[in-house]
Amino acid sequence: MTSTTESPVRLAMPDTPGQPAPSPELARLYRDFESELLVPLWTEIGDLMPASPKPAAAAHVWRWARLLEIARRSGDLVPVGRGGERRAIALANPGLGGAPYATPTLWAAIQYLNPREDAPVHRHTQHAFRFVVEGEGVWTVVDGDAVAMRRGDLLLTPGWRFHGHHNQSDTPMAWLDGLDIPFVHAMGSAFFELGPDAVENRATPDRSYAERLWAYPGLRPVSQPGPTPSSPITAYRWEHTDAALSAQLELEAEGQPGVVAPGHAAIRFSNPTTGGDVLPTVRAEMHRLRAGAATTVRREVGSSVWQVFDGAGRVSLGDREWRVERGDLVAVPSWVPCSFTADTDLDLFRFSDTPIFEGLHAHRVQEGQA
Ligand code: 1HN
Repeated sequence: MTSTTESPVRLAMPDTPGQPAPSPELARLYRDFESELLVPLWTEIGDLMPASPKPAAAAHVWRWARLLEIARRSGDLVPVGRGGERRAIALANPGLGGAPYATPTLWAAIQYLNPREDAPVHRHTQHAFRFVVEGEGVWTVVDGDAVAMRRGDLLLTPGWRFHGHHNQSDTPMAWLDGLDIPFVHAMGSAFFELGPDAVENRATPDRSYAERLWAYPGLRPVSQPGPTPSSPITAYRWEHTDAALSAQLELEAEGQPGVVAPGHAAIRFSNPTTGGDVLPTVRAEMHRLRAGAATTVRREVGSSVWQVFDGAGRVSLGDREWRVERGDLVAVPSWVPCSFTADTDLDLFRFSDTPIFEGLHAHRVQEGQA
């Protein structure tokens, strides 16, 4: 059957050794490939089967100061409400054709709420988290549980939980949103549903229900069955993260093991019901480098986004280097060698799609100079 619409398949006849010389028959064969929506492997194999990953995404750095300034202007000009749902401004990786994707699997955005403003309630199958680099005053309400958001906290919104946000303060607040939107979009697995029009819980508790039930180290409530695919802990508080990182560096100073590398402490946020990652598709970590220290050079399958939480330093990605400071965001594509050097004490938040690749037994890491 010949299609009436124009075929998206466009083939150039290869002019390479081992291929037949051009002829009218060969040209007709290639036009038939196009019209029947067929692509022969011999025209594609170089792109489909690279010897090692050749990501379309590029290494890139976005400046927090600039994002915040643009988010503020959006706050002045653009309302938040039904339809748009969120005043979230996504990082668009320069290698991904203008899509709102920080990497091929990860969405990263700055979200901004004005004083006394609400972001309406909805739910979706995409998994989400918030990370707060500065400010407070917003509560995110996850299935009715109000969760305070403050500097340094990691807040989880696992897939299919109703969630809305309300700013109960007299100051605006901005934070980082991370979601697996590009992955879910590519897989065709997205579902979305609106919730009640009003945020149902305007309570402003210091600690959420979920934290009171779950957030004690090594202790789980006997009443709760498990394991659950996402962590039941809604908020990982900065005081705990900070203390865990400080303790690793203190141990190092005492000559005891615990740091990942000299001057480099790191923790992974974990699901207490499994010991695994906080979300099925997203890994989250916090790293602390002493001034003058550097991470080892590392490349791995899958992509990540880093945000400088505190301090200043440099990030090296392949053959490029950028200076980075508080709030700056870094996209690291698959298999690009990455290292950070601390010019001051440097705290770094990192999230990645590693659980996807580990789940598929497709994760590879190479440590040290490539
Ligand atoms: C969403 O629900 C949030 O809940 C943030 O804050 C960003 C981007 C696309 C779709 C839903 C949020 C989002 C989003």
